[in-house]
Amino acid sequence: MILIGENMNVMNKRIRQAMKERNKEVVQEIAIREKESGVDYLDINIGPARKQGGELMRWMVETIQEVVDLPLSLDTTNVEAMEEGLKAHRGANPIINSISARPERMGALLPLVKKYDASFIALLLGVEGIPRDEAERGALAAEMLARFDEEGISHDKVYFDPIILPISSQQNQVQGCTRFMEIFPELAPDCNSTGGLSNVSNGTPDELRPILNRTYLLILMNLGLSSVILDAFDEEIIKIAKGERKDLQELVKKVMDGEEPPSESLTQEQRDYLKTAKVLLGHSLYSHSWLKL
Ligand code: THG
Repeated sequence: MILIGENMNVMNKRIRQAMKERNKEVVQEIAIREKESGVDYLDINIGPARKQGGELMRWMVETIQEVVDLPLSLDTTNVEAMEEGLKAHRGANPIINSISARPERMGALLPLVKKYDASFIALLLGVEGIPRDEAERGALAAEMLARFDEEGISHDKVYFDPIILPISSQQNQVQGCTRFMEIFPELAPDCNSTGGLSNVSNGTPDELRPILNRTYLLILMNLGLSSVILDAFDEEIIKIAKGERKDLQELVKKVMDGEEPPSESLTQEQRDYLKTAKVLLGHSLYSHSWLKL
């Protein structure tokens, strides 16, 4: 499992401020803490960055690689900023986050994959927006893969992202994403898969987000997910991603297989993971009080 830390993100107020002020200390402190958590990549999300995006991405890459020797995942929709980041990036295997199926995005970004020998996240987002279910995700993935083959891009450079959506508002889309991951190994056997795990808990009360993120990771790991964008500052989710909670993984596997161990035989922690897995798998309905039911 390849771990990509999500924490260097413009949505975070402190980081947004630091990016704006070009405050090296704050950016470097967060990068170092993320690396110390044990992740393999740092995702550098500067957002759309319409103004001075190129200069900002270059500054971020240089500032971070001054103190941390990890490869970076460059997360922006600004093509110029993407190229500036790739130019500044030291070491092999930067990740372009991301390239959607929209013709203009593929047209602009696939040449950068070749020019900089980059890996990239193939985002399952088409001209009609986010696919509605696993079938639409599958069709889009097949279409994209055909295009990558035409371009002679090697499959190990490709990280398919099915787009993880919030359980609090789109419970059936979480199932669509899960079911896509079930068929993914047949669809694109030698490609990687990834996803923005914290999306699943967007809109959920803060204290309940970690268990949703962790449980959804356990589900996706059981289906062979090969990489994940996650909260590097959640120590427990790092343990799970590194395969150090095989006990929970097996418990969640049972729920996926339609077995339900008797509640009396479980610890409180196991009960919480079991309830959360049932919600994520659509066996029970989501509400903010799912753990209390
Ligand atoms: N796929 C790909 N890239 C992605 C995503 C994806 N990049 C962005 C995002 N989704 C993954 N990264 C995050 C980062 C932060 C949060 C969610 C996903 C998040 N942060 C909290 C919030 O906004 O409330 C806390 C912010 C803070 O720290 O203050 O939820 O799906 N390819």
